[in-house]
Amino acid sequence: MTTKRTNRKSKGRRVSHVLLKGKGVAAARRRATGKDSDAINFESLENRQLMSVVNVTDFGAKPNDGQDDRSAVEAAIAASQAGDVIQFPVGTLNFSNSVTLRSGRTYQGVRGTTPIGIENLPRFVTALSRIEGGFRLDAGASNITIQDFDINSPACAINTSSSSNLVIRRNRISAHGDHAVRTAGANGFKLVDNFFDHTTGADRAGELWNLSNFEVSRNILYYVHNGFHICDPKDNGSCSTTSAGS
Ligand SMILES: [Ca+2]
Repeated sequence: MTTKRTNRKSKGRRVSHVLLKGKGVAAARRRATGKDSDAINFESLENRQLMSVVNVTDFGAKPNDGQDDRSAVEAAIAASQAGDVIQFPVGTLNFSNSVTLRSGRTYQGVRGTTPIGIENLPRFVTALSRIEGGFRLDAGASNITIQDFDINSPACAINTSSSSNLVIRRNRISAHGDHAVRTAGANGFKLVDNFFDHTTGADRAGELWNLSNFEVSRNILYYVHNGFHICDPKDNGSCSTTSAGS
């Protein structure tokens, strides 16, 4: 196992704990702020965090071997902190059950360069990080972005409820046996630029209840059983969808 976290973050955090002592403190504060005051709030430095990239492969996830990667990915997530990017590799990872995502993180696949060509429709660029399985969010999860994956789930691909600030974009999503994306009571929800492909075994591509402050747009639905079921929407929503087959 290699280094789990980048040095960039640890250096940043060490800097945040520098202490100023002695007669030079007042002068240092005057230089930093232009004010002659002891009321400077240095605590803000303690709270500053720099973004790090945490690679799931550093925790044992191995693409294209057909073996379960769920525990390795969850270990990577557990080792990360709010503000981090959880990076997935090129290739296929297998989840024996849904992986639970923690708040405040971006879950990032590798974006390809090949457009999926469907005549006269917006082009979707391939995602090179394939997931055989699904993601789930606990109730109350917040500030999560899921992007650039090719998700192929036997059940629900992304399962969440009462989340806030959830962004799902640029993913290719197939589900077979449940709704592809399911949420209820989400506030601040973006489902944009995704390609729902052959969710013929799923009840609906999107089962979306009680959304507030949401955008569901520029998604392509290609050979799905049903499209988006947007039920009892609340405030400030916008929707548009492109279908290409049924
Ligand atoms: Ca594997």
